[in-house]
Amino acid sequence: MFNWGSIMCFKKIIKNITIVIVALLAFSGCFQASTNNPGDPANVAGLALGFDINSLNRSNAGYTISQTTGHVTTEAGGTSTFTITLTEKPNSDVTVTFTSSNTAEGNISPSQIVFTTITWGSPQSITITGVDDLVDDDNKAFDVIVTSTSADKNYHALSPYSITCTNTDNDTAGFTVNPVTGLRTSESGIFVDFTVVLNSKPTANVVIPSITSTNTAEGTVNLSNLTFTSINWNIPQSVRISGVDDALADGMQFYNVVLAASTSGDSKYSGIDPSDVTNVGNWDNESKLIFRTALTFNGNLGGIAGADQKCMTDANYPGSGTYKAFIVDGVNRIASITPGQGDGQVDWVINADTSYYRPDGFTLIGIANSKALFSANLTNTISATGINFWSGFYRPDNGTSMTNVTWTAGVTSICTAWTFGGPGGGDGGLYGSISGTDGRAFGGAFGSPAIGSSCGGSSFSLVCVQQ
Ligand SMILES: [Ca+2]
Ligand SMILES: [Ca+2]
Ligand SMILES: [Ca+2]
Ligand SMILES: [Ca+2]
Repeated sequence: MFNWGSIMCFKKIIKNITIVIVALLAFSGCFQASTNNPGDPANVAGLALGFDINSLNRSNAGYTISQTTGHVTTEAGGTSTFTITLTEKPNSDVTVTFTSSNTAEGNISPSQIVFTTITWGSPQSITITGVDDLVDDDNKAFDVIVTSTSADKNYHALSPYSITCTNTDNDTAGFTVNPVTGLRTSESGIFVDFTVVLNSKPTANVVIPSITSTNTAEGTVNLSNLTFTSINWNIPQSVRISGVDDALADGMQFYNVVLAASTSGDSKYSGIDPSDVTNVGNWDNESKLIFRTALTFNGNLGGIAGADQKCMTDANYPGSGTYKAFIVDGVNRIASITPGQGDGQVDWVINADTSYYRPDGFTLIGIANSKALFSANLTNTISATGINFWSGFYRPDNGTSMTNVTWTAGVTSICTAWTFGGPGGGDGGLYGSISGTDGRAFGGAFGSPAIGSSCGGSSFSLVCVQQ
């Protein structure tokens, strides 16, 4: 009798025998496992459980991949490549798909290729490209997942294979404070701004909890804290520093603006201390400046008016304000008629009870007395560098005390009221010592009383005083 049950049993026996043979062949190494195809039946120790009998005619279906680990890409766009072929000829087209396990870190191109029965052995190049973000998120590992589809059962749905890759971060949490030094405010209302911005996108709000001036008697800030979010983190926020007025002739005073360490739920930002804004200077508005001209001149200054004009056009002119020449002729400009008294002043350039500073605004030259004269030695020389300057102040003796300066004009030693520049000696011109802090700083700088320098032969600077 024809027994269907016997036939089915016979087929079952054949199949099981076949499986056992295949298993023995596999374990004995007769089937060469594809390194890159963990899904290859011959690679699977438990192949007897999941074996597809249709693959018996071929056992090495898989991929040959040039580099399966250690790929490195960068957020700056750095790429890595590998090549791929099939391990053996398919009997139908094989579509291989490449998927990034994290498209926020890496992309793969092309994402899909088709191997044909002709091209299966030709290496195809695949490029992994790092994806940029704006977060300090460290280097991130991700995988390129390789999957397949094919009408060839050996190649259809091979077990997904992972190629390992790391995307290198290019972000660093931090603050940019700009500028961080050298800002100037003034007692007359000049204010300045600095800005703060984050260097990378935070994952939580970032707060600078405290912004303070180290000397609120000279400068104050308009904001006491700043908050940055994941939305506005890259938009600079401005903080305004305003100078504070006082009634002191105190010259430029310096202070800092201190930004406290940040607080944030983003561990990359928590505790980062932004740069402070240092060396902020507040210009005084009780004090005045004095500068030395860059140009030098002979005794013909064009008179007092000409000398004043030279101050206003000199390269060392500070850029604002009216300056007049620190020089006398006994007629158009008089500092004193009676020695040391400051009487009868005409168009005099010094103010009473005022501090005079170098153009830097904080190097004190000296403080004028109530007669608008200097009666004590200078604190600092008028200029750090340079040569002597025409002045016209008469000094009757060799005394070096400031009291030896009469502040009267040396009428016969002022180069004919500063209109004579030679040739010849003229009547000579009195001059001050740029390197002096005693009486020689102002008149008859060297040697015997009232000795002037040749009006035609000497080239001296002018000293110019802010009005
Ligand atoms: Ca980045
Ligand atoms: Ca990043
Ligand atoms: Ca002041
Ligand atoms: Ca002040």
